[in-house]
Amino acid sequence: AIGNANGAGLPPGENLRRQFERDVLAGLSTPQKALPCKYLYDETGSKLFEAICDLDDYYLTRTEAAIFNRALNEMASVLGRQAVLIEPGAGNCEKAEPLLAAMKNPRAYYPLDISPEILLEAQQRIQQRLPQLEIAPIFGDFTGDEVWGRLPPSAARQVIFFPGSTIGNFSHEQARELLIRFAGQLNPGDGLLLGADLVKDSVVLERAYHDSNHVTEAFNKNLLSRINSELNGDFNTEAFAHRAFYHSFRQRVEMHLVSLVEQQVSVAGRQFQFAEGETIHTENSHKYTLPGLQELLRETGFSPEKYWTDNNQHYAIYFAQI
Ligand code: AVI
Repeated sequence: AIGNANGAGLPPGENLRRQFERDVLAGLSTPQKALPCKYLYDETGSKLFEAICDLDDYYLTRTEAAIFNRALNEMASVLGRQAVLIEPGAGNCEKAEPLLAAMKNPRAYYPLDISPEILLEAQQRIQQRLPQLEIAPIFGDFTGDEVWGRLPPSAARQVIFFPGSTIGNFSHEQARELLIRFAGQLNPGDGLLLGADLVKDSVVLERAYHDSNHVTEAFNKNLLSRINSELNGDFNTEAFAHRAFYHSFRQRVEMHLVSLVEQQVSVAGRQFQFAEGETIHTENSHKYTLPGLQELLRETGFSPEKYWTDNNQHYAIYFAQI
């Protein structure tokens, strides 16, 4: 059992449930109701997110994949063919696999993720393809300190691999903190390979987050179902609508759940009032410009070296050194 100040000696699952409860109760108590987007990813939410990645409307995944496919060998040589690859939030490790193969002789791969099942399955798959590679999965939340302390020390060049535009789901302040945390893990000469979605036409952006197949709607609403089943909630998912819009001043897509009627909802024994039209803010997905990305990298101690993008400049992958 992992103890903490709020639940010493409790099983890790119970600690996570209590944290979820604290965050939901606090998030529903603020004037603009808001829930942390990390809670979108329970088992159902993770499957729905995988389905989103396959949608025509959601251009991010295929655009990033095309950039990787085209530039894989070049990236591998920029990274150094014997580097250690560290991937926070690795999930099924699908993006790292071709990169590791292209690196020819990578020293090691350390995927970090909260879900052991998915990581262990991915480890087996990659190990079969690359039998010589040392793979050490590390389980935990990469936004906390603890998990980083468990990374094996390495004399080889280390590269943190952070694709998927996950950086966009952090506020600018949190993104800076995260990159500073990454920088603290690295030594001079080490690198960061970062994927980020770029600012573009709002029609393209809004279609990606309000897809015609309604998968993103199901992904967003699943958060309410999760609260119902894990925190004894009574949300009527039919009484909420999915809303996603691009906020051009803040350069981000915001995802909300809109209450369609005036209603009261109970969660973990507490009552919450909703006016008709009131929203729960469930996610931000920040979009960057190329100069904005460079600035973020510089401010956090990195020197941007090279980037790859698609012909439409919809998406960028940056390599930066410390
Ligand atoms: C995981 N993340 C980069 C996705 C994004 O595009 O911000 C999450 C997502 N939300 C709705 N659709 C996809």
